Amino acid sequence: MTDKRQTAALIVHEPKFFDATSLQIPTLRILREDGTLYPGASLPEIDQTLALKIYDTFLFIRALDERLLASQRQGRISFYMTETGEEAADIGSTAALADDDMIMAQYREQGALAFRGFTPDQFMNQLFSNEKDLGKGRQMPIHYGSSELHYMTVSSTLGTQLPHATGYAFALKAQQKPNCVLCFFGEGAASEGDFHAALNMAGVFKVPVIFFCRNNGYAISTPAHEQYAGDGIAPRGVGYGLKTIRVDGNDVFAVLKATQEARKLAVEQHQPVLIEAMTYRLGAHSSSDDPSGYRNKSEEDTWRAKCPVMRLKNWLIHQHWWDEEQDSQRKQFHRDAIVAAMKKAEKLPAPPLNDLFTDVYDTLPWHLKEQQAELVSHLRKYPDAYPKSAGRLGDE
Ligand SMILES: Cc1ncc(C[n+]2csc(CCOP(=O)(O)OP(=O)(O)O)c2C)c(N)n1
Repeated sequence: MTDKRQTAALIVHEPKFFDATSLQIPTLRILREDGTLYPGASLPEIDQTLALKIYDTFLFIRALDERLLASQRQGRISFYMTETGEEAADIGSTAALADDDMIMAQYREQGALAFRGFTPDQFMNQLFSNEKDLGKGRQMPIHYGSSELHYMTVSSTLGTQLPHATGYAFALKAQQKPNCVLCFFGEGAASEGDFHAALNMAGVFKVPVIFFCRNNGYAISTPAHEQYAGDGIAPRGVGYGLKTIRVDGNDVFAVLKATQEARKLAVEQHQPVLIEAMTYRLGAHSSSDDPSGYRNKSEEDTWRAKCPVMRLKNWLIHQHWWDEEQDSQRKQFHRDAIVAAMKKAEKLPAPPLNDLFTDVYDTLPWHLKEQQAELVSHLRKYPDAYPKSAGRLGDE
């Protein structure tokens, strides 16, 4: 009789201990920095339209991140996070999905949302918390969400999206839908208890979820070697019974190919997957951080030379699908579109304050009614202490 607690019941007669070197998980790499393929490597499923859409999203995100970080410095928005250096990871993996597969993001995956079609106006309305923000101005900048684009609203409480992803995938399986969930997280978030609960339950219940770790080297100022002592995050997937792969996260073809195969495993076989993408956060953690206090420039330069955007651009040029002139025109196009959207969004009023009290309860409970009345009388008493639009109650 087989012992169901183990997958393979090998017996030895001398003690033998295992460590990270016993299970060597390689890194999939397809595209070189110069835009040629590694010998023996083959392309993912990709045509000219998809390749150019991915690259165009790269350019849009670079422009968005540069412009919005600058506007945070000018005091126009309160907070921002860039994904510079990690574009291949979130955009390449999203490109492998069906449009109605669910995405559960951490907070550094605006490229995934842009790939799905979130417009410059929608980005700006969220960042400026105006009355057109889909989240009704209730969240800090960068906490995007879109039910139309199947993108769960960002929650910056680390790790919460992981059990949500397992639960959502459980529901997809129960409803026999041909979809999966793609769940992004950082190697820092993988230290949360939620990570372990989510992977264990996904493995046991065999649900269609792809856990996608952006191992970008740092959790704010904590380098990965102070975060964990094992061989990265990938072996944990094996530990929880998930199909697991590690990829070069700056190589968009490696990311795309791995996620295309992962999606088949998840949707066709209900086999949960863990992908660990080795990448690097080239920018600061957020607009509140200064990385010069915990890492040096030469390390950053080493990674800058592995830029995922440059790598794909070189390949596109080899294919004769793109050239330098188109490149600079398109960069300018995105910059102009972002600035135009920003100017529009800045002028729109904040959502009415009464919106603070809606959408949770069908009938407002007494204590919230009290708080609402208190807010109204406070604003009537001190009308000049608040910007006119911020103090709008919604009944004027
Ligand atoms: C539960 C919880 N603990 C701590 C924080 C503070 N915090 C915000 S981001 C972050 C680092 C996360 O690093 P990682 O998951 O590697 O993602 P990265 O920022 O590198 O993309 C920390 C500690 C938080 N938001 N939530």
